[in-house]
Amino acid sequence: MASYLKPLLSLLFSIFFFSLASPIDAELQHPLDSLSPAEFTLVQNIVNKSYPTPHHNLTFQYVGLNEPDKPLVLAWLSHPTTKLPPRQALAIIRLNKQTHEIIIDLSKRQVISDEVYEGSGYPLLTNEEQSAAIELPFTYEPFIESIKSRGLNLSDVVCSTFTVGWYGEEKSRRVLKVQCFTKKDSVNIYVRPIEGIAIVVALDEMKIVGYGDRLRATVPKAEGTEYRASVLKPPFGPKLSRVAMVQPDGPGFKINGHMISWANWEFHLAFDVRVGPIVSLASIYDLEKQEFRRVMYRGYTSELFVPYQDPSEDWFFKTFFDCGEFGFGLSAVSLEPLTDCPSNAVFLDGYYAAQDGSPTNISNVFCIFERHAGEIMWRHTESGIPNETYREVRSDVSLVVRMVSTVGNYDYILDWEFKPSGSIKLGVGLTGILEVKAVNQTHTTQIKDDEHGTLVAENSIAVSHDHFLTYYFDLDIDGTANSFVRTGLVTKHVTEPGVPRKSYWTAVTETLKTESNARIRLGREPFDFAIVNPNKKTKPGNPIGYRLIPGSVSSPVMFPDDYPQVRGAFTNYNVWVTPYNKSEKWAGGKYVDQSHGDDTLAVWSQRNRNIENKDIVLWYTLGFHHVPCQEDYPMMPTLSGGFELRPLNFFERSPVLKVLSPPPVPLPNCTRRP
Ligand SMILES: *[C@@H]1O[C@H](CO)[C@@H](O)[C@H](O)[C@H]1NC(C)=O
Ligand SMILES: *[C@@H]1O[C@H](CO)[C@@H](O)[C@H](O)[C@H]1NC(C)=O
Ligand SMILES: *[C@@H]1O[C@H](CO)[C@@H](O)[C@H](O)[C@H]1NC(C)=O
Ligand SMILES: *[C@@H]1O[C@H](CO)[C@@H](O)[C@H](O)[C@H]1NC(C)=O
Ligand SMILES: *[C@@H]1O[C@H](CO)[C@@H](O)[C@H](O)[C@H]1NC(C)=O
Ligand SMILES: *[C@@H]1O[C@H](CO)[C@@H](O)[C@H](O)[C@H]1NC(C)=O
Ligand SMILES: *[C@@H]1O[C@H](CO)[C@@H](O)[C@H](O)[C@H]1NC(C)=O
Ligand SMILES: *[C@@H]1O[C@H](CO)[C@@H](O)[C@H](O)[C@H]1NC(C)=O
Ligand SMILES: [Cu+2]
Repeated sequence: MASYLKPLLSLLFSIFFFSLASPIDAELQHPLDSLSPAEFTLVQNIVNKSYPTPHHNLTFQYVGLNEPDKPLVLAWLSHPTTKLPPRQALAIIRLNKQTHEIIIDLSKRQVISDEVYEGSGYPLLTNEEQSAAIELPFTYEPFIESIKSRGLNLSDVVCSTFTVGWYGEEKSRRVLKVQCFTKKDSVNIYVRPIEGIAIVVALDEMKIVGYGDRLRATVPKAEGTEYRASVLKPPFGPKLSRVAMVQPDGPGFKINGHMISWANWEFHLAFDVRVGPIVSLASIYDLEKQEFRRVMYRGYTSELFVPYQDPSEDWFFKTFFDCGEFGFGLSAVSLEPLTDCPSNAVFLDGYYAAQDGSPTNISNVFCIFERHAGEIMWRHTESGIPNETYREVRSDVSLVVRMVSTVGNYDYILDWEFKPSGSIKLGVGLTGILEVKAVNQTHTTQIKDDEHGTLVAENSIAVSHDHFLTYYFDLDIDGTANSFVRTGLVTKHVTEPGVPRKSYWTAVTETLKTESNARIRLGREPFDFAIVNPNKKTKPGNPIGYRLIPGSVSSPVMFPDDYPQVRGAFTNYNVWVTPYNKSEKWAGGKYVDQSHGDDTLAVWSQRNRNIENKDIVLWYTLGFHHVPCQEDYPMMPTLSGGFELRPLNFFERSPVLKVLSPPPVPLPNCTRRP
């Protein structure tokens, strides 16, 4: 159990008695809790009061916790019965065509600061403004004409929003592009685009400011695009047998407010409209030291960059930043019990501010479950001792926190998996629908030019693209002062006479002292990377640490001076390390929509700060180059990737030596097969 969960309970108790007048405080448990529905309402009222009528066009683009400074949180953690640090919210609003950054003190119920942002880029889009934008074409005469002239019915048309990026303009107004699809005879709209129509919508005025009908291409046919079981026809298959996850004693984890404790782990889980799940204060219990030891202060998916690789007029701008433009949390969907998550899952809701500031519920936004997938935690059979045989096996169980974000056509399954061995595995699953360009060709032999993708069906080019997920990890390995080390394998010549070997390799570890040393492209040399606490050593003298075990290595292939890559320059390296700075949270910058790339991780890293024995942040990019194939169509089977943070001399010995396998569950009618 968490060492400070008990004090937390008494804290709750005291808050309950001291602040009956303030229902908000009564719900508070932890300084890093996401804003509660009551707090969103409070932000809405305070901001609204600051801008009384007639400013009816005030819109909330982002509202979230303005987390207390780290020293305050750490001080509170060591005395959790004391008062919480002041609760603050950050609200980014649009008002009179300007972006305001407002900090609100929720306890004092007042605005602390209100600054107009003058730099490049715009805040997150709201769902409401996107919904309004896609309605506009339906009353716009030229569009109605374009649809008619293609022999299509307006009632079969649905439209979608696309961010426009930045291509060197000095200044640009806040716009979106809208492109449309047909829903006639199939709900799989994304594979049936009405190609060649470009609509530009100015968001502040909410009107169409640009229109072009440039080319015609056959709309791909509906046949073979459906994915709903209810309309698909037999034969169905392959057939899957019944299977269940049984936990007769209930879940093995506890959720106390936003704190989750399970096996030897405890951590805080929050929901943010921009990045989705935020895991904070992950600590692991050390059986030998009899205490919880901190591994991570805060971790989340900082940005997701998806540049498409078709430079033609209707496609070149499609270089999306899903966290900073569309909101990974805003795009999160309610998880479905039994299919999105196994039967033993527990669900949590998430809240965000709608465009008018009112709290909005995404029910079941997270699921938490124990995974018992038949894996082996560790094992050994000892038959080397004459006439004696020993076998020890431990089956593995882990704890998974899952969120699914559906950003338009694509679905991302984000998993945080905690293992008793101390590993944290970050998983991502890519599924959903490919973005397709309609073409006249029906066979690859008709394709003369570079068509920038794969002909996955008649008239359907699935356009090539990348997915780069950049994670933020403020690791605090047993304290905040950490270093970043690289272990290289060096080949040595054997020169001693009489030794038959010519070579061997040896591991050489080096501390990387500055930000420029810590910009890493993986896969070029046999290097291992870790964050260590140089001030704490194990009994044999090794610095304690955590290793990064990367996933499949992908780096950008576009020119670094290409505009999308300037904005996505945080993917130029797979790994970066920066000194902790509370305001450096989002790898693509605070204002990503139409950004100029002047506030990215790549720019911050230019300061080349010292990172040795400091509070540091590890940034890691997991990339996928996606040249689509026919199996990805009409619905892509999940493509999984991931990576691992794994203890490195963090414990004196295996932390799961004394773990016992979970007791077996007797299943009725389940016969054991030989
Ligand atoms: C904001 O305040 C105005 C009065 O100034 C009121 O008419 C309006 O309903 C309020 N809106 C919200 C969302 O609170
Ligand atoms: C508010 O938005 C409407 C369109 O939604 C626009 O016509 C009007 O000019 C805007 N008013 C202000 C004060 O910006
Ligand atoms: C358009 O809709 C009308 C009325 O529903 C229908 O008769 C007609 O066949 C449709 N045309 C096309 C091209 O779908
Ligand atoms: C596709 O075919 C149509 C009808 O034959 C033609 O009007 C159009 O120009 C063609 N589009 C392209 C891009 O070649
Ligand atoms: C959010 O939705 C869930 C499920 O519908 C419900 O149980 C919960 O009370 C809702 N929360 C709020 C604050 O409305
Ligand atoms: C192993 O067992 C066999 C047969 O029981 C016996 O002959 C032999 O001496 C034993 N070996 C050892 C090393 O105990
Ligand atoms: C923190 O980061 C911001 C944004 O990069 C920068 O303006 C500020 O100077 C940094 N603070 C320190 C102490 O480095
Ligand atoms: C188990 O078997 C019994 C008798 O064969 C049967 O009545 C019962 O329905 C079975 N239970 C399950 C869960 O399959
Ligand atoms: Cu893809």
